[in-house]
Amino acid sequence: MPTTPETPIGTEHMALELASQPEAWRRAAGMLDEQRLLPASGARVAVVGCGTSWFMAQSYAWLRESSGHGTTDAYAASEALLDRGYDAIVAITRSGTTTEVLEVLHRNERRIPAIGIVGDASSPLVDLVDEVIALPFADERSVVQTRFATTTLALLRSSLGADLSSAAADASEAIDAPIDPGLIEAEQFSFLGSGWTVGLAHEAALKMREAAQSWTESYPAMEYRHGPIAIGAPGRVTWMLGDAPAGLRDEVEATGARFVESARDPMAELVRIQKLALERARARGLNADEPRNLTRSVILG
Ligand code: F1P
Repeated sequence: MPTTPETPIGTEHMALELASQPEAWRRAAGMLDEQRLLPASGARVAVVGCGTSWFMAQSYAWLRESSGHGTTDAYAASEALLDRGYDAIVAITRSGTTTEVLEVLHRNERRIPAIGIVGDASSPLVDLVDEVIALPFADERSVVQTRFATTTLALLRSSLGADLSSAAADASEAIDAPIDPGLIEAEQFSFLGSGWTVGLAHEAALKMREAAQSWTESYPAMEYRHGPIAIGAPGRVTWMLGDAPAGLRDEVEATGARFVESARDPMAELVRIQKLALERARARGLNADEPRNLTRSVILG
């Protein structure tokens, strides 16, 4: 794969978008006016999305509620239960056209104030919400999401008071760091998270499935001990995003599987996994920009 200064880690859309994340995160962290559009502290919030956007909703929900800003529930848009006294809906969608997200907002009929975080500000979503946070600079040409998802989470983390500068620096390092060939060859991956990183673990697993047709699973770290560890074996990988529970490394290594963790910000660790997904796709002769059976936006007939 040729590399050029404009395409530091490859020529696919996914490569370009993946590599632009540190700058996009810094930009989102500076969008203070937009962050003020998000529900006020104390509001009961439902966050909805599909696929990658749902996983970002999970991370935000955990961070918002655990930092004392009020009840925050994340829903796959198709499963949302909105009659639970919510004060606000936050809808996350890169395309702004995903059927289940539009349907849940239609059903809401503007009863509950809704805020949309969207990549395409000319999409149908904007007519169904009361406020729009548009991130056109994080929109993507690749079907497989990288930049929009993490930039949305960067904006949301920043709105809760996080300083994203070290996360952005970690992401730059993760983009430049070479990938261990053993990870490109591994047979299976189980991604684990805890608290806000459970959503990131699910996203890491989805990325590897979408881009590289890889066999992946994902769990809350403590749940991994309750059955999924049976999959651990030589040639397979268990990968923790964030801090691992005491003893987990030893338990995983006893199975013969490889245990991976790092001191990077977990969002930057996700960037490393995105890069791994890209390299595994290339190693298998796949075009990461053309994932099997998937389109940029899932629009149901
Ligand atoms: C949601 C989604 C993505 C998936 C693919 C199809 O899109 O399911 O998570 O990777 O791109 O669409 P959106 O609602 O965020 O546009």
